[in-house]
Amino acid sequence: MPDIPVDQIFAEPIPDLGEFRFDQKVVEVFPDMIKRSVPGYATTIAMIGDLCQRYAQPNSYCYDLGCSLGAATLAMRHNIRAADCSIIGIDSSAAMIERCGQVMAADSGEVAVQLRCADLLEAEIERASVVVLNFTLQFIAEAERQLIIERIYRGMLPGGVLILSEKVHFEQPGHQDLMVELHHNFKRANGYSDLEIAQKRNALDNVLRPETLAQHKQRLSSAGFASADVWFQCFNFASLIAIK
Ligand code: GEK
Repeated sequence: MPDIPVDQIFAEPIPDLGEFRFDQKVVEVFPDMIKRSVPGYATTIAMIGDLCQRYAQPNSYCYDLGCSLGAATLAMRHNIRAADCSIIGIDSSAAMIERCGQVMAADSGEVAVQLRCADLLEAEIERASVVVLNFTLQFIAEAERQLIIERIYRGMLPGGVLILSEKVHFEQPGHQDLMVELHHNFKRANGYSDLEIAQKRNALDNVLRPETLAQHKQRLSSAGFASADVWFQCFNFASLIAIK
């Protein structure tokens, strides 16, 4: 296994921090960055594979929306057992999609994967049995989220599932502060310095906007999903499964 490049993007003071972007610099260190930053990431990826094995339907599509370098795409690819079922991965970052294409080409999985560089606001969803939004919706403007979830719902087959993983926010201030502290401890234990934690937090401030679990459940229910609830949570990172 080749060494994974270590994320040091925020290790030195950056005078003109600017907003976080999914550019080439991030692509280079992304597997390390997400593993050391998102508690439970490996579990969500493994379970996306399991859920895909269970819910992928014959003659349908499985979507990985905001696929980045395709970690969830690969988990789906190696677990789909349904006939004539293929995967569509979509991401708005050209740098991510280009590297994701290399990852897919180097992988031996037999399920077909199509990659598209597109904004989720313009993505067509059709005949979907599994749709994955693994830490993606949080980067989309709140005003657009309902539209996207409704479009996904309309493009899904009966019995299809949406797996929605998000950083979440808590109403109760004391609980919110505790979850943030536990998350920062997790990052420190994974080798990030206080400077790295603070600079990344500032860069993400206007870019990643968490909502409460109640807001997510309400949106899923008003879009029409028959059920929607949390299947995994670690601190302020949660994953929901919604069934059509
Ligand atoms: C994983 N799911 O490894 N349209 C399409 N893609 C977008 C948009 C948008 N409007 N906004 C952001 N993205 C992956 C991890 S990362 C999560 C997902 C994180 C893309 C963005 O380019 C990035 O690749 C991805 O959403 C979010 O399971 O870095 O915390």
